[in-house]
Amino acid sequence: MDIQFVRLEEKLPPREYKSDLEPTWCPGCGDFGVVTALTRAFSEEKLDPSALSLVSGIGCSSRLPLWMNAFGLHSCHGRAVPAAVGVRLAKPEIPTIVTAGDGDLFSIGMEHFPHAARKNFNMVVISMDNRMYALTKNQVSPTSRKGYKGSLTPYGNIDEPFNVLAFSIASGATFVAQTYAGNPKHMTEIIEKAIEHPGFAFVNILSPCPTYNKIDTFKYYKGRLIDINNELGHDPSDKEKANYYAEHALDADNPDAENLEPFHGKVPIGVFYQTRKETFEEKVAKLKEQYKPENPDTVWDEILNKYKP
Ligand SMILES: Cc1ncc(C[n+]2csc(CCOP(=O)(O)OP(=O)(O)O)c2C)c(N)n1
Ligand code: SF4
Repeated sequence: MDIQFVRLEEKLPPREYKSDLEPTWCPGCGDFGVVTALTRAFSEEKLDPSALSLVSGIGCSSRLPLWMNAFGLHSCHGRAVPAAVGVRLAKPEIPTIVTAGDGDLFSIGMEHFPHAARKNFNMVVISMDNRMYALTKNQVSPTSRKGYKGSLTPYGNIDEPFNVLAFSIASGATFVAQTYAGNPKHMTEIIEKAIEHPGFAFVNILSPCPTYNKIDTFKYYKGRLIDINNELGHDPSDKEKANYYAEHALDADNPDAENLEPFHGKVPIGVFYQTRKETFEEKVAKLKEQYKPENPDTVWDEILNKYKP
């Protein structure tokens, strides 16, 4: 049972998806590119700004809904995904896009992500991954590389980075991709695919923070990316290969990366995994079709009565 999103008859120009507010991000922040790609993807997908919801947490990246012309929910740190779940349940016909930071999604908000993924809510979750906490002035996040010197780790991060792509596939996400804020064309294509995908779509966007992170910069990524679909011919329906590629997604951090299969020092971008499974919203719609009590209140009374002393 396909639940169709509200769509316009004609495309709107991308600028129509921007609000009147000027972003307060630092000049050169990778997150500007994400706004550009989102507005282009929304235009291509003929989404209606009055039937579109953007949900974020707290962080530099989480300010994104403020700069957009759509419904926006700038929620609490780590709570973007459960807030988006609420939107999904209330309005399944309205596309729901989560835009948050790597810290927000995979540190304080971590417990929400795998459950929304395994339940296959039809939403797009975008991590704007600058590999640290920017808003609070440069602490390590779960995706920070080992050795990263943040404001509270002057001797370097002693932890290994968390592999968000492998984790997403293991959690049950039905669409898993990585793209790069410095490549608007690729980013737009990936976001469009994620919107078109019925189910939980995770997109990790490598989005440099030029103010604090002097390692994972635009210069670092230049010439270091490899497109797994177009250059390596990866078919996202091949789960075994998707897991293999995801497992090696962070190899470029390794000083010996050039000698490591399969990426030889490059950072992979593209769609790693995609499969079609019934979404949570479809399962709920089916239940509602199956069970139509004449008086829903009596059903609740029966359930509640069981717990009366
Ligand atoms: C409950 C709670 N804990 C901590 C904070 C402080 N805080 C605000 S943003 C943030 C981290 C931001 O990092 P990230 O989510 O990666 O986004 P970025 O700023 O890098 O885009 C933290 C720890 C908060 N606002 N609320
Ligand atoms: S501190 Fe970094 S992430 Fe935050 S707005 Fe500035 S460049 Fe962007």
